[in-house]
Amino acid sequence: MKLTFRWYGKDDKITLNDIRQIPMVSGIVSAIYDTPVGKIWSQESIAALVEKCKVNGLECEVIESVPVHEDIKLGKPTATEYIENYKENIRRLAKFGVKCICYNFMPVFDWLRSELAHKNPDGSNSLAYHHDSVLSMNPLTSDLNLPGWDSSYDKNGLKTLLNEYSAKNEEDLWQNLTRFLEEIIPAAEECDVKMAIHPDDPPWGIFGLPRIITNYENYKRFLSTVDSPYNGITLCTGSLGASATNDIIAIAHLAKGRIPFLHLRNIKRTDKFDFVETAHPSACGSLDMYAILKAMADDGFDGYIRPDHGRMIWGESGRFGYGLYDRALGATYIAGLIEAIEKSDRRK
Ligand code: DNO
Repeated sequence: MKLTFRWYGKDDKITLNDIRQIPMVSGIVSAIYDTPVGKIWSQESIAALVEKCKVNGLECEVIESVPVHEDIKLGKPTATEYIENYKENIRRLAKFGVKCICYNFMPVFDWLRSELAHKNPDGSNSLAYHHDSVLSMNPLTSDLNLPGWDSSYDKNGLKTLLNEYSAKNEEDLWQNLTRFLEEIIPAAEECDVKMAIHPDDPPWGIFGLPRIITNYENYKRFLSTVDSPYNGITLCTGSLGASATNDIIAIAHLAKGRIPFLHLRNIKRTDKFDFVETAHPSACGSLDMYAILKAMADDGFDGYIRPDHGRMIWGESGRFGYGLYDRALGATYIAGLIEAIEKSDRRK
Protein backbone atom coordinates (compact mmCIF):
# COMPACT_ATOMS: atom_id res chain seq x y z
CA MET A 1 0.00 0.00 0.00
CA LYS A 2 1.24 3.47 -0.79
CA LEU A 3 0.11 6.48 1.17
CA THR A 4 -0.51 9.57 -0.97
CA PHE A 5 -1.87 13.09 -0.53
CA ARG A 6 -3.90 15.27 -2.85
CA TRP A 7 -2.26 18.44 -4.12
CA TYR A 8 -4.00 21.06 -6.27
CA GLY A 9 -0.91 22.19 -8.15
CA LYS A 10 0.71 25.59 -8.19
CA ASP A 11 -2.42 27.36 -6.94
CA ASP A 12 -2.54 25.20 -3.83
CA LYS A 13 -1.30 27.15 -0.84
CA ILE A 14 -0.14 23.85 0.63
CA THR A 15 3.34 23.18 -0.71
CA LEU A 16 4.96 19.94 -1.76
CA ASN A 17 7.44 20.52 1.01
CA ASP A 18 4.58 20.62 3.54
CA ILE A 19 3.32 17.33 2.15
CA ARG A 20 6.74 15.76 2.19
CA GLN A 21 6.92 16.32 5.95
CA ILE A 22 3.85 14.19 6.66
CA PRO A 23 5.22 10.84 7.86
CA MET A 24 4.89 7.92 5.43
CA VAL A 25 3.41 9.90 2.54
CA SER A 26 5.35 8.83 -0.54
CA GLY A 27 3.47 10.42 -3.36
CA ILE A 28 1.01 13.04 -4.45
CA VAL A 29 -2.29 12.82 -6.28
CA SER A 30 -2.78 15.70 -8.65
CA ALA A 31 -3.84 16.78 -12.14
CA ILE A 32 -3.24 19.37 -14.83
CA TYR A 33 -5.66 22.10 -13.88
CA ASP A 34 -5.23 24.67 -16.63
CA THR A 35 -6.36 22.65 -19.63
CA PRO A 36 -10.09 22.76 -20.44
CA VAL A 37 -12.05 19.56 -19.85
CA GLY A 38 -11.86 17.26 -22.86
CA LYS A 39 -8.62 18.62 -24.28
CA ILE A 40 -5.28 16.85 -24.51
CA TRP A 41 -2.82 17.64 -21.73
CA SER A 42 0.52 18.93 -23.00
CA GLN A 43 3.55 16.72 -22.50
CA GLU A 44 5.40 19.74 -21.07
CA SER A 45 2.86 20.28 -18.32
CA ILE A 46 2.79 16.59 -17.38
CA ALA A 47 6.60 16.45 -17.38
CA ALA A 48 6.77 19.59 -15.23
CA LEU A 49 4.32 18.17 -12.67
CA VAL A 50 6.17 14.88 -12.37
CA GLU A 51 9.53 16.64 -12.13
CA LYS A 52 8.30 19.05 -9.48
CA CYS A 53 7.19 16.12 -7.35
CA LYS A 54 10.45 14.32 -7.91
CA VAL A 55 12.63 17.21 -6.75
CA ASN A 56 10.49 17.33 -3.63
CA GLY A 57 11.05 13.64 -2.95
CA LEU A 58 7.52 12.62 -3.93
CA GLU A 59 6.12 10.23 -6.54
CA CYS A 60 3.41 11.21 -8.98
CA GLU A 61 1.77 7.93 -9.91
CA VAL A 62 -1.88 8.82 -9.42
CA ILE A 63 -3.88 11.39 -11.34
CA GLU A 64 -7.20 12.64 -9.95
CA SER A 65 -8.93 13.42 -12.14
CA VAL A 66 -8.79 13.25 -15.86
CA PRO A 67 -12.31 14.67 -16.14
CA VAL A 68 -14.77 13.17 -18.60
CA HIS A 69 -16.34 15.71 -20.97
CA GLU A 70 -20.11 16.10 -20.59
CA ASP A 71 -20.59 15.27 -24.29
CA ILE A 72 -19.30 11.75 -23.53
CA LYS A 73 -21.75 11.35 -20.65
CA LEU A 74 -24.53 12.71 -22.84
CA GLY A 75 -23.56 10.49 -25.76
CA LYS A 76 -23.39 13.39 -28.23
CA PRO A 77 -21.75 13.00 -31.66
CA THR A 78 -18.71 14.97 -30.45
CA ALA A 79 -18.12 12.21 -27.86
CA THR A 80 -15.98 10.38 -30.44
CA GLU A 81 -13.39 13.11 -30.51
CA TYR A 82 -13.40 13.59 -26.74
CA ILE A 83 -12.91 9.85 -26.19
CA GLU A 84 -9.92 9.90 -28.55
CA ASN A 85 -8.47 12.78 -26.54
CA TYR A 86 -9.07 10.85 -23.35
CA LYS A 87 -7.15 7.87 -24.68
CA GLU A 88 -4.30 10.14 -25.69
CA ASN A 89 -4.20 11.54 -22.15
CA ILE A 90 -3.94 8.02 -20.75
CA ARG A 91 -1.02 7.28 -23.08
CA ARG A 92 0.76 10.51 -22.30
CA LEU A 93 0.38 10.09 -18.55
CA ALA A 94 1.68 6.52 -18.76
CA LYS A 95 4.75 7.80 -20.53
CA PHE A 96 5.59 9.90 -17.48
CA GLY A 97 5.14 7.10 -14.95
CA VAL A 98 1.47 7.48 -14.00
CA LYS A 99 -0.03 4.15 -12.92
CA CYS A 100 -3.56 5.02 -11.89
CA ILE A 101 -6.19 7.48 -13.13
CA CYS A 102 -9.21 8.42 -11.04
CA TYR A 103 -12.26 9.86 -12.79
CA ASN A 104 -15.99 10.02 -12.27
CA PHE A 105 -19.11 9.79 -14.41
CA MET A 106 -21.39 12.16 -12.50
CA PRO A 107 -23.43 14.44 -14.74
CA VAL A 108 -22.56 18.14 -14.37
CA PHE A 109 -21.75 18.27 -10.68
CA ASP A 110 -19.03 16.41 -8.88
CA TRP A 111 -19.41 16.04 -5.10
CA LEU A 112 -22.14 18.05 -3.45
CA ARG A 113 -22.60 19.48 0.02
CA SER A 114 -25.13 21.97 1.36
CA GLU A 115 -22.83 23.44 3.97
CA LEU A 116 -19.15 24.19 3.51
CA ALA A 117 -18.26 25.20 7.05
CA HIS A 118 -20.57 23.35 9.38
CA LYS A 119 -19.65 24.26 12.99
CA ASN A 120 -18.69 21.26 15.10
CA PRO A 121 -18.96 21.26 18.91
CA ASP A 122 -15.15 21.19 19.27
CA GLY A 123 -14.78 24.49 17.37
CA SER A 124 -13.62 22.92 14.11
CA ASN A 125 -15.74 23.08 10.99
CA SER A 126 -16.39 20.66 8.20
CA LEU A 127 -18.47 19.92 5.14
CA ALA A 128 -22.03 18.73 5.67
CA TYR A 129 -25.01 17.57 3.65
CA HIS A 130 -28.62 18.25 4.55
CA HIS A 131 -31.01 16.75 2.08
CA ASP A 132 -33.80 19.27 2.66
CA SER A 133 -31.46 22.18 1.96
CA VAL A 134 -30.31 20.49 -1.24
CA LEU A 135 -33.90 19.94 -2.32
CA SER A 136 -34.53 23.63 -1.94
CA MET A 137 -31.38 24.64 -3.87
CA ASN A 138 -31.56 25.81 -7.44
CA PRO A 139 -28.22 25.18 -9.14
CA LEU A 140 -28.91 28.04 -11.54
CA THR A 141 -29.13 30.64 -8.82
CA SER A 142 -27.08 29.14 -6.01
CA ASP A 143 -23.58 30.43 -5.38
CA LEU A 144 -22.29 27.21 -3.92
CA ASN A 145 -18.99 26.20 -5.47
CA LEU A 146 -16.88 23.21 -4.55
CA PRO A 147 -13.26 22.43 -5.43
CA GLY A 148 -14.30 19.47 -7.57
CA TRP A 149 -16.71 21.40 -9.78
CA ASP A 150 -15.88 22.57 -13.24
CA SER A 151 -16.32 26.31 -12.80
CA SER A 152 -16.04 27.01 -16.51
CA TYR A 153 -19.81 27.06 -17.13
CA ASP A 154 -21.62 30.31 -16.86
CA LYS A 155 -25.28 30.23 -15.85
CA ASN A 156 -26.37 29.94 -19.49
CA GLY A 157 -24.03 27.06 -20.19
CA LEU A 158 -25.31 25.35 -17.10
CA LYS A 159 -28.92 25.89 -18.15
CA THR A 160 -28.28 24.32 -21.55
CA LEU A 161 -26.52 21.39 -19.99
CA LEU A 162 -29.27 20.75 -17.44
CA ASN A 163 -31.76 20.89 -20.29
CA GLU A 164 -29.84 18.32 -22.28
CA TYR A 165 -29.78 16.01 -19.28
CA SER A 166 -33.49 16.41 -18.64
CA ALA A 167 -34.11 13.91 -21.45
CA LYS A 168 -31.61 11.38 -20.05
CA ASN A 169 -32.19 8.63 -17.53
CA GLU A 170 -29.92 6.14 -15.76
CA GLU A 171 -30.05 3.68 -18.65
CA ASP A 172 -28.80 6.35 -21.06
CA LEU A 173 -25.95 7.08 -18.71
CA TRP A 174 -25.09 3.36 -18.48
CA GLN A 175 -25.06 3.14 -22.23
CA ASN A 176 -22.71 6.09 -22.58
CA LEU A 177 -20.47 4.82 -19.79
CA THR A 178 -20.28 1.41 -21.48
CA ARG A 179 -19.19 2.93 -24.76
CA PHE A 180 -16.58 5.03 -22.95
CA LEU A 181 -15.18 2.00 -21.09
CA GLU A 182 -15.12 -0.20 -24.19
CA GLU A 183 -12.97 2.44 -25.85
CA ILE A 184 -10.63 3.52 -23.08
CA ILE A 185 -9.92 0.28 -21.20
CA PRO A 186 -7.97 -1.33 -24.09
CA ALA A 187 -5.82 1.83 -24.21
CA ALA A 188 -5.27 1.63 -20.45
CA GLU A 189 -4.35 -2.06 -20.75
CA GLU A 190 -1.83 -1.33 -23.46
CA CYS A 191 0.03 1.20 -21.37
CA ASP A 192 -0.49 -0.41 -17.97
CA VAL A 193 -2.58 2.31 -16.33
CA LYS A 194 -5.33 1.29 -13.91
CA MET A 195 -8.54 3.24 -14.40
CA ALA A 196 -10.43 3.88 -11.16
CA ILE A 197 -13.94 5.29 -11.29
CA HIS A 198 -14.96 7.36 -8.27
CA PRO A 199 -18.39 6.77 -6.73
CA ASP A 200 -21.06 9.39 -6.99
CA ASP A 201 -21.05 11.64 -3.98
CA PRO A 202 -23.56 11.54 -2.41
CA PRO A 203 -24.60 8.17 -3.84
CA TRP A 204 -28.05 9.22 -5.03
CA GLY A 205 -29.45 11.44 -7.78
CA ILE A 206 -29.39 15.20 -7.26
CA PHE A 207 -31.22 18.04 -9.06
CA GLY A 208 -33.02 15.44 -11.14
CA LEU A 209 -29.73 14.29 -12.70
CA PRO A 210 -29.09 10.55 -12.97
CA ARG A 211 -26.29 8.96 -10.94
CA ILE A 212 -25.21 5.33 -11.31
CA ILE A 213 -22.01 4.59 -9.39
CA THR A 214 -23.90 4.35 -6.17
CA ASN A 215 -24.48 0.87 -4.74
CA TYR A 216 -23.59 -2.84 -4.71
CA GLU A 217 -25.86 -3.83 -7.63
CA ASN A 218 -24.54 -1.05 -9.80
CA TYR A 219 -20.93 -1.94 -8.98
CA LYS A 220 -21.67 -5.47 -10.06
CA ARG A 221 -22.91 -4.18 -13.37
CA PHE A 222 -20.00 -1.76 -13.71
CA LEU A 223 -17.35 -4.43 -13.09
CA SER A 224 -18.89 -6.87 -15.55
CA THR A 225 -19.49 -4.26 -18.25
CA VAL A 226 -15.80 -4.44 -19.13
CA ASP A 227 -14.30 -7.28 -17.16
CA SER A 228 -10.67 -6.26 -16.96
CA PRO A 229 -8.30 -5.57 -14.04
CA TYR A 230 -7.71 -2.21 -15.71
CA ASN A 231 -11.36 -1.29 -15.30
CA GLY A 232 -11.25 -0.63 -11.59
CA ILE A 233 -12.75 1.56 -8.93
CA THR A 234 -11.69 4.22 -6.46
CA LEU A 235 -13.26 2.98 -3.28
CA CYS A 236 -14.29 6.13 -1.43
CA THR A 237 -15.53 5.30 2.04
CA GLY A 238 -17.06 8.70 2.74
CA SER A 239 -19.01 8.84 -0.52
CA LEU A 240 -20.42 5.33 -0.31
CA GLY A 241 -20.89 5.48 3.46
CA ALA A 242 -23.28 8.42 3.19
CA SER A 243 -25.93 5.83 2.49
CA ALA A 244 -26.52 3.47 5.43
CA THR A 245 -27.71 0.84 2.96
CA ASN A 246 -24.24 0.59 1.40
CA ASP A 247 -22.19 -2.19 2.95
CA ILE A 248 -18.72 -0.90 2.09
CA ILE A 249 -16.96 -4.14 3.01
CA ALA A 250 -19.30 -6.11 0.75
CA ILE A 251 -18.55 -3.69 -2.10
CA ALA A 252 -14.80 -4.03 -1.41
CA HIS A 253 -15.04 -7.83 -1.58
CA LEU A 254 -17.09 -7.63 -4.76
CA ALA A 255 -14.37 -5.49 -6.34
CA LYS A 256 -11.48 -7.59 -5.01
CA GLY A 257 -8.47 -7.15 -7.28
CA ARG A 258 -10.14 -4.19 -9.00
CA ILE A 259 -9.42 -1.44 -6.44
CA PRO A 260 -6.26 0.44 -7.35
CA PHE A 261 -7.14 3.50 -5.27
CA LEU A 262 -8.71 4.02 -1.87
CA HIS A 263 -10.06 7.27 -0.42
CA LEU A 264 -10.33 7.00 3.33
CA ARG A 265 -12.49 9.42 5.23
CA ASN A 266 -15.21 9.23 7.81
CA ILE A 267 -18.69 10.75 7.99
CA LYS A 268 -21.35 10.80 10.67
CA ARG A 269 -24.82 10.05 9.40
CA THR A 270 -27.28 12.30 11.18
CA ASP A 271 -30.45 11.27 9.32
CA LYS A 272 -31.43 9.07 6.40
CA PHE A 273 -29.90 11.43 3.83
CA ASP A 274 -27.96 13.78 6.11
CA PHE A 275 -24.35 13.60 7.19
CA VAL A 276 -21.46 15.63 8.54
CA GLU A 277 -17.83 14.97 7.63
CA THR A 278 -15.73 14.09 10.68
CA ALA A 279 -12.13 13.40 11.61
CA HIS A 280 -10.79 10.17 10.13
CA PRO A 281 -10.75 7.74 13.13
CA SER A 282 -13.56 5.19 13.38
CA ALA A 283 -14.74 6.47 16.76
CA CYS A 284 -15.41 9.93 15.27
CA GLY A 285 -18.00 8.85 12.72
CA SER A 286 -20.29 6.12 11.41
CA LEU A 287 -17.66 4.08 9.55
CA ASP A 288 -15.32 1.42 10.88
CA MET A 289 -12.14 2.42 9.10
CA TYR A 290 -10.09 -0.41 10.59
CA ALA A 291 -12.60 -3.05 9.50
CA ILE A 292 -12.70 -1.67 5.95
CA LEU A 293 -8.92 -1.52 5.53
CA LYS A 294 -8.43 -4.90 7.20
CA ALA A 295 -10.99 -6.54 4.91
CA MET A 296 -9.26 -5.02 1.90
CA ALA A 297 -5.81 -6.05 3.11
CA ASP A 298 -7.11 -9.61 3.58
CA ASP A 299 -8.21 -9.48 -0.05
CA GLY A 300 -4.68 -8.55 -1.06
CA PHE A 301 -5.26 -4.82 -1.60
CA ASP A 302 -1.96 -3.19 -2.48
CA GLY A 303 -2.96 0.06 -4.09
CA TYR A 304 -2.76 3.76 -3.40
CA ILE A 305 -4.51 5.31 -0.41
CA ARG A 306 -5.12 8.91 0.37
CA PRO A 307 -6.74 10.62 3.33
CA ASP A 308 -9.77 12.39 1.97
CA HIS A 309 -11.47 15.59 3.09
CA GLY A 310 -10.42 16.99 6.40
CA ARG A 311 -12.08 19.39 8.80
CA MET A 312 -10.74 22.90 9.23
CA ILE A 313 -8.91 22.89 12.55
CA TRP A 314 -6.47 25.11 14.44
CA GLY A 315 -7.77 28.21 12.70
CA GLU A 316 -6.83 27.03 9.23
CA SER A 317 -8.75 28.38 6.28
CA GLY A 318 -8.54 27.44 2.63
CA ARG A 319 -9.96 25.08 0.07
CA PHE A 320 -13.02 23.41 1.60
CA GLY A 321 -12.19 19.87 2.66
CA TYR A 322 -8.60 20.24 1.54
CA GLY A 323 -6.73 21.99 4.33
CA LEU A 324 -3.39 20.64 5.49
CA TYR A 325 -3.76 19.90 9.18
CA ASP A 326 -6.68 17.54 9.49
CA ARG A 327 -5.77 15.65 6.34
CA ALA A 328 -2.25 15.24 7.73
CA LEU A 329 -3.74 13.86 10.96
CA GLY A 330 -5.80 11.53 8.77
CA ALA A 331 -2.66 10.39 6.94
CA THR A 332 -0.94 9.65 10.22
CA TYR A 333 -3.94 7.70 11.46
CA ILE A 334 -4.01 5.69 8.23
CA ALA A 335 -0.27 5.02 8.53
CA GLY A 336 -1.01 3.63 12.01
CA LEU A 337 -3.77 1.39 10.69
CA ILE A 338 -1.49 0.07 7.94
CA GLU A 339 1.33 -0.69 10.37
CA ALA A 340 -0.99 -2.46 12.80
CA ILE A 341 -2.62 -4.54 10.07
CA GLU A 342 0.68 -5.48 8.43
CA LYS A 343 2.36 -6.44 11.69
CA SER A 344 -0.54 -8.46 13.05
CA ASP A 345 -0.81 -10.31 9.73
CA ARG A 346 2.89 -11.13 9.78
CA ARG A 347 2.63 -12.65 13.23
CA LYS A 348 -0.07 -15.10 12.21
C1 DNO B 1 -13.79 15.09 -3.71
C2 DNO B 1 -13.22 14.11 -4.61
C3 DNO B 1 -13.88 14.12 -5.96
C4 DNO B 1 -13.09 13.27 -6.92
C5 DNO B 1 -13.68 13.13 -8.26
C6 DNO B 1 -12.95 12.08 -9.04
O1 DNO B 1 -13.14 15.53 -2.85
O2 DNO B 1 -13.20 12.87 -4.05
O3 DNO B 1 -13.92 15.42 -6.45
O4 DNO B 1 -11.84 13.83 -7.09
O5 DNO B 1 -15.01 12.82 -8.21
O6 DNO B 1 -13.19 12.27 -10.37
